[in-house]
Amino acid sequence: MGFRSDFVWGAATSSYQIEGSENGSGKGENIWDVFVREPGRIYEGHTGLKACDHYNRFREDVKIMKEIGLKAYRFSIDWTRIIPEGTGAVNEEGIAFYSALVDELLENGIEPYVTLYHWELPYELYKRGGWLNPQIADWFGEYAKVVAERFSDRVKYFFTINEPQCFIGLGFLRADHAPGIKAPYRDTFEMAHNVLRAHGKAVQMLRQYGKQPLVIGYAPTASMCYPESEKPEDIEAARQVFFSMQEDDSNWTWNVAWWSDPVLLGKYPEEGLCRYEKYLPKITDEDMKLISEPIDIYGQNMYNGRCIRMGKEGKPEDVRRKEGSPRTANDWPVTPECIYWGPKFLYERYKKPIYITENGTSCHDVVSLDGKVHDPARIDFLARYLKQLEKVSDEADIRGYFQWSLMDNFEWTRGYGERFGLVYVDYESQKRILKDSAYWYRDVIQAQTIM
Ligand code: GCO
Repeated sequence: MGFRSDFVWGAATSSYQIEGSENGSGKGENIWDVFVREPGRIYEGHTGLKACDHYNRFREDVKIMKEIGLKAYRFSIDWTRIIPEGTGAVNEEGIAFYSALVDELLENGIEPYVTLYHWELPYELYKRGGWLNPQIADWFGEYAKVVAERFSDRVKYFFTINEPQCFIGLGFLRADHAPGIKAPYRDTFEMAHNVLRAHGKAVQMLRQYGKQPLVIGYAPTASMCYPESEKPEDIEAARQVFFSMQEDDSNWTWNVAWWSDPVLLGKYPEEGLCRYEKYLPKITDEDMKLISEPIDIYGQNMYNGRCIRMGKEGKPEDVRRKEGSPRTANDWPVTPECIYWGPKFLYERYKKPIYITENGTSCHDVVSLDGKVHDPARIDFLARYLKQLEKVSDEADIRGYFQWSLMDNFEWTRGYGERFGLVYVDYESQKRILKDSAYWYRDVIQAQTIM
């Protein structure tokens, strides 16, 4: 038992975080291109102008993927490289770039998994209301159609939207991600609804214009919940909290059910419908039909979770972490249990094959005097998480795992201050160095188990 024999061992990146936006002629501007220019927004004024210069170095990067033995690579397409203004004219140079990347991957036996939206909203569409404008479902559909027409002869696996919780929550509630606007709560619910409609429209277009039967998914995020013990009441407590809406209104996007129930169960959760009634847009049956357009696989980004137990009053409660519990370099708790319980609960509720579309850790990596990058903390993190994933593979349909990230990259507001990669990037020279964890992951992929 354990991992399936055809388990998909991969790594992930996203376009703005690695490509370098000053490269690619013909690209339009997206909200991140504009946002990073504002002083004070990004750590030390970093931008994605050069990033990992992947736009020019993708062949070298594919070679590295091959050296690691990756079976699959999850990357995203920047909407503004394909349709610079979001709708209308197609940019052939952008198409040529992704096309060459796909060919290079396939020639090296690496399966491409394409994400349509990892936060690069075209600035021209933002000016027309962006996610607030209901027409965005059609704009996104038009983009999905072009992607299907141009790439689906070779690309079979697609994810529509990455982490809607983040780009609505961080972009429009906390306002520290692009476009950096604090919107009224009412607007954020309208945006969220349009995000889900856009997802549904993209699924339809990919199916309609796909050149082969496609495998289509969605890639939300969440903080997982796991029980303090295996007692049935603790498990029930963790399950309840996991699918409930606990945050304040000012942070409402951090939950699973509001974003996944509509897509997979065809309805918004009752709890949210009651609690947020005053903020909700008009939701029609037709919308729900579009949103729940059937998908094939469920992608889940997963980094950490909360430990929950059933309290004395029969109410779930958070369990305080022990003093000195491990944390990542960017201060996230290390909680390997989350990648056992999260997929288990998700599979129970949604009954879809699951891919872990992101998981990994930021470490304080340095190039040592011996010229190598020793990252035992990342190896330990990945080993602990993968052991839990291996365990849940006996109980749920787990198809694959994409480590975040193939290489160090632009970590949004933290700029280049965080290193999540299996591969170290020296941003000055653009030299890449495989970290110890890359070699460790190569051995795991070969053995198909964790030593
Ligand atoms: C995402 C993530 C990534 C981050 C990673 C580490 O939306 O998929 O935010 O882009 O780089 O999660 O924080």
